[in-house]
Amino acid sequence: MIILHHLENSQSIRILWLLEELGMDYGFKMYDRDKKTMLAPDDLKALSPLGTAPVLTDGDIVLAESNAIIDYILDKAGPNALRPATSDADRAPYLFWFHAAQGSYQSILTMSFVLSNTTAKTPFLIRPLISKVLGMTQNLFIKPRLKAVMDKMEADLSSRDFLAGDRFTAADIAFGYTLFMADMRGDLSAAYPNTKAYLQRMNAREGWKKALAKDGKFQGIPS
Ligand SMILES: N[C@@H](CCC(=O)N[C@@H](CS)C(=O)NCC(=O)O)C(=O)O
Repeated sequence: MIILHHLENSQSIRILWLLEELGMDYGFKMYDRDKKTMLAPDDLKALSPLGTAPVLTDGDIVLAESNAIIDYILDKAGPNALRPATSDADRAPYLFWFHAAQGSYQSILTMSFVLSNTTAKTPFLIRPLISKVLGMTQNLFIKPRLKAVMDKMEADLSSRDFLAGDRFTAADIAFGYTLFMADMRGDLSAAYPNTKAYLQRMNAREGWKKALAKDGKFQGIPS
């Protein structure tokens, strides 16, 4: 049986969401973050090839990386509506949004989060200098890239209900967590009404509610 090794307040909530949407049988092991470092605990780090969550085990197979795990689970589930077939008109937008979630948004959002934390934790005397340099990085590199993705999403959602088309897919799961984070950080301004409405549709999904209930303490990334 597949077992999800799930870290509290983490990207691993995507996998829980996927499993609940599919109604699959799965094992579940919850891990708490280290209270001091907020990193994954040693037993999860020992299991994961990357030292990060999520991790999926299936017999001898140990798999990390959210999107790899999503594809692995979808392969196991067989043909289903969550991954448009190659002949489906929704396939290309599906591939774009599924990969943009990790390739172009989550990684840069995490970098932004780390830079903000670095500034906040810098010794007082050099903080103005560090803040200026890291602020430049945010303005020149991070913000324009995040904005480009958000602008594209806002435009796409003006003509469809979900990222790949009018039906919910795994691209919405891959991006959903990331978007909830962006929203919690206040990154989704009034300039994104279609995206805000989309988030409400996602929040209302039974699969998401079941995932939250199973997790029991999801609050977003700790700062
Ligand atoms: N790209 C990876 C990112 C994994 C990742 O950074 N996970 C974070 C949780 S959001 C983690 O395990 N943090 C704890 C740690 O690094 O010890 C994925 O999607 O699986």
